[in-house]
Amino acid sequence: MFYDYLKIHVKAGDGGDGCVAFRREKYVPFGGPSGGDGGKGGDVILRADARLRTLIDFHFQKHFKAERGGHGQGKNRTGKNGRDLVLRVPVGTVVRDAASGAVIADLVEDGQEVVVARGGRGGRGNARFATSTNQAPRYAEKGEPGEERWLELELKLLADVGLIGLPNAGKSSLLNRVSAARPRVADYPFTTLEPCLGVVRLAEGESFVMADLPGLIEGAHAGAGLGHRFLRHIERTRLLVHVLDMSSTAAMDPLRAFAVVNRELELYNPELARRPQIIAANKMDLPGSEANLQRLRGELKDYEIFPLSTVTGEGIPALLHRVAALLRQLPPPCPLTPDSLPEEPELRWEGEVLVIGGELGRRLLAIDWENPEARRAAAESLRRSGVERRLKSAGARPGTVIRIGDREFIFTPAEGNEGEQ
Ligand SMILES: Nc1nc2c(ncn2[C@@H]2O[C@H](COP(=O)(O)OP(=O)(O)OP(=O)(O)O)[C@@H](O)[C@H]2O)c(=O)[nH]1
Ligand SMILES: [Mg+2]
Repeated sequence: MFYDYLKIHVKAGDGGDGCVAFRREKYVPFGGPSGGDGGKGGDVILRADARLRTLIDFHFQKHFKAERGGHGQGKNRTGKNGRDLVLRVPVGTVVRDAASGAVIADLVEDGQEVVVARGGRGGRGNARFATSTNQAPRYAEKGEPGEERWLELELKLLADVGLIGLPNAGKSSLLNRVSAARPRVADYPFTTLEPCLGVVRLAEGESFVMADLPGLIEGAHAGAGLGHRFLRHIERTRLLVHVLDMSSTAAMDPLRAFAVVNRELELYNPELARRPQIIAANKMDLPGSEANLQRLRGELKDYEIFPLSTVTGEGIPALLHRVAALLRQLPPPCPLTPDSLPEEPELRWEGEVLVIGGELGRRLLAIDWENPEARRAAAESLRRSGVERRLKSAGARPGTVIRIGDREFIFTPAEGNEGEQ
């Protein structure tokens, strides 16, 4: 199996909790607050690595979690930041947010990175909450939860040239002959089960990357043969070399083979059918090939045709030079541009429940609701900062259930604060 599409779940580290502590000093019965902040949770990062060719590692493990931040400690010591988790993916991996389908990144360069889940901020320790009216706060903030999401990973190989054609046309033989890549060659259809990239070096110090792809058959666009899965790798090539078996023993007449494969491209993605394409008329060492070549030349006047044989090597240099010349004129492939991820709404109704998310939700989750003093301080600050009013205008009434993360609260607005700012 060739793994080029799958889903994984990533969870960044939660922030560490802030600490409640007080200084203990000689002769001072009750020192000032000295609880340190929690450390930041680790991010989950995807990094493109040119040494990888498939997404197979993710077939065995689907859930990934970065380290959480350390909790704050006494004497104003800040908790340790959680370590980032770096997941390596092959170059050419398109990363999408599974829920929205939005493109998060297209990792087209070796070493390119993207943060796919941000670690939570550490909670502030009680030292930060001391005010002139409350010099010894006995509460601290909780760490913010790390982001989590399902990702869709899709590998779309990057190559300058894609070899297309029916099974057995000689695509792998050609790549074998012109590069150091050694795809398997055999006398039966569907020998190649996964794409193979090879670097073709020309004498002049020029080089390009050629992709050998599994053969296409009728119905490939709809999933026949190895079809559909591999067509996505052709999408990111700049030039197509259509390999045809010109011999009289070919499974299909070359003209018909040419039409069948192009129809599959057209049905899969019309843009692919318009991609620059030249013909490698292969197996010219075999009987019947000359006659077929004459017919091909007569019918396909719009295409450049290069007769060759991967057995004798004849005709191959001419093809390669033409490919190199065309590549010099063709624009480089452009990576997908990331979409902006849909912002999570801060307030939304789920049936009778008012859900608080986004930045406001994160702020509220940082409150240590179990601690009565923290709860009182939070209620006061929510009222002053207008949050309570926002909830009311969103339709919250006393008794409404409010959900933040996995916690639920009953809305109990403070009395007599109508009309406050
Ligand atoms: N005589 C002759 N045989 C060739 C030539 N090119 C390829 N072949 C033979 O054709 C058969 C198929 O070649 P492959 O390179 O495996 O064909 P492919 O297009 O990669 O086929 P799939 O991977 O199945 O799609 C093998 O037996 C090759 O030896 C050629 O120029 N002349
Ligand atoms: Mg092959």
